[in-house]
Amino acid sequence: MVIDYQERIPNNIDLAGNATLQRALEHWQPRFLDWWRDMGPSDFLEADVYLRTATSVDAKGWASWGAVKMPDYRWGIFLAEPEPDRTIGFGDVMGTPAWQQVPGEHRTTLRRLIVTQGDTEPASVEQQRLLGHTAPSLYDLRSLFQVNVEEGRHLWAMVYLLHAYFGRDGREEAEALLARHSGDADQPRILSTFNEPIEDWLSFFLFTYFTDRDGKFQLMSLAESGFDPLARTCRFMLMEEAHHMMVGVNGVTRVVARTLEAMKALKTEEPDKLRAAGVVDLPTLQRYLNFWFSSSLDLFGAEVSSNAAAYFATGIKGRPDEGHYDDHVCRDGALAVETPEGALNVPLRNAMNEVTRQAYIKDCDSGVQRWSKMIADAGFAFRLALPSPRFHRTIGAWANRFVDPSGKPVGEAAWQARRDEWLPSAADRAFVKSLMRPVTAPGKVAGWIAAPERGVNRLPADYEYVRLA
Ligand code: BYC
Repeated sequence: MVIDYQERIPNNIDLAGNATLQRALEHWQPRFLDWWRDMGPSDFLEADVYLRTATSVDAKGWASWGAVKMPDYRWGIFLAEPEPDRTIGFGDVMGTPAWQQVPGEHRTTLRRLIVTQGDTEPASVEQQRLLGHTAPSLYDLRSLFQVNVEEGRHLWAMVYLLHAYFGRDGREEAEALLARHSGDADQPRILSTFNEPIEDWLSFFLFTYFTDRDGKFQLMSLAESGFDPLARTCRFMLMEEAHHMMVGVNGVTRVVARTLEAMKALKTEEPDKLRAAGVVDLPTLQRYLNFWFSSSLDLFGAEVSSNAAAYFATGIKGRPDEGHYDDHVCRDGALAVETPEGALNVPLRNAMNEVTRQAYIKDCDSGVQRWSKMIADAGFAFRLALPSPRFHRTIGAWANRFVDPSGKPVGEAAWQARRDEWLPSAADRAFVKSLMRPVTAPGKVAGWIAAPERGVNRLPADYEYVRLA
């Protein structure tokens, strides 16, 4: 179904046919716009940004491109097409019809999951709000704003579900999504990673590589949900999520490419010499990678989780690509999970967070391997690698344990003494920040990152992707 852009809130859900819901959402809309002005990208409200807007929800031809001022972006409500007679694909309810309304017994759980998902979307926009001032190119500035407007739309997606299916408490939760703020001492965002500051573009690229990839896996799990409106919403969101991860992959690849260029020119791997040449040395990149990877691992929850078991058993949340597994019931079976106290044989349903985390780690590793291959091909010995999943955790069995990046427990004193070898130090952050000077001439790129290989939507790389007001 084509999205109706004549409406105040573009949608493919026939909002005009539901006056109560339309009124409720039109009431929330100005609050969202106020939030965007106060907490969204700082200072670029008047800039013309070359943005992609969804025009239909099928896999082909769903994007229209053009210069838009961000506050005029057409945020709306888009669900993937319904699958006729869809049944639930896992758990004790496998094979029964998907729910078109919220079952009373799952109301609290579904609301909490939708709120948790919704909370991450505006959180990430808040985390990134100052980055526009230091973009390494207009191309990158456009990418940032594309990600930001789409995260804004993902918030709309969850707010729609809250308004349409959860009555008054859903409306209250939708208000609260605009009241919590990333890093706020009194009203922080719900999940840990979304309260971490993103103050430089290296962090932005690693966040979009690692944390948006958690988004992909969580959305894929929710796309399997027995609650059909949630499943359809997430299926459409996944199309946008893919672009966010691309921004991360390309961003880090360009950082590695530029650093290798300097390493070859100067014939050195020495961090100090490379820093003096104005590029990010690879050990610093590794420390940033360690930080964002370990933080993103926390987003999958504990290894042993009765919540996860209940979500799976009751058909609320499946595994990413549930169709690829043989056993969709998982009443038997166990997963061996390593804890500081030794190996645990965890019943499979209780280990669903870990099953998903392991699939995520594999997905993360592929890009890291490619970056290491770039380094090897350039003739240097350094290798980037994912740290052990035990390292630097704040959630689950390994939370607050003093473990080195290889996964070996080292004791608190040794850990503290070596912390700055493993995670970005204050000096690393200051150095990376010192590189962050805006480049705003079309086609020009900051010295710490290689130029993009191609432009956007077949436009040249030197196109004026953002016309600054
Ligand atoms: N920080 O049984 P457990 C994205 C809480 S990213 C703080 O292990 P469960 C995006 C947990 O909530 C994807 N608290 O947890 C990316 C629970 O609290 P309650 C976001 C945490 O329920 C980039 C308690 O600990 N979507 O879209 O199995 C840019 C017990 O834990 C954390 C979702 O997360 C943490 N890291 O699983 C923009 C999907 N981890 O309920 C967007 C919805 C756990 O006892 N969320 N806790 O008070 C979920 O499916 C689940 O809530 C979780 C946790 C996977 C997060």
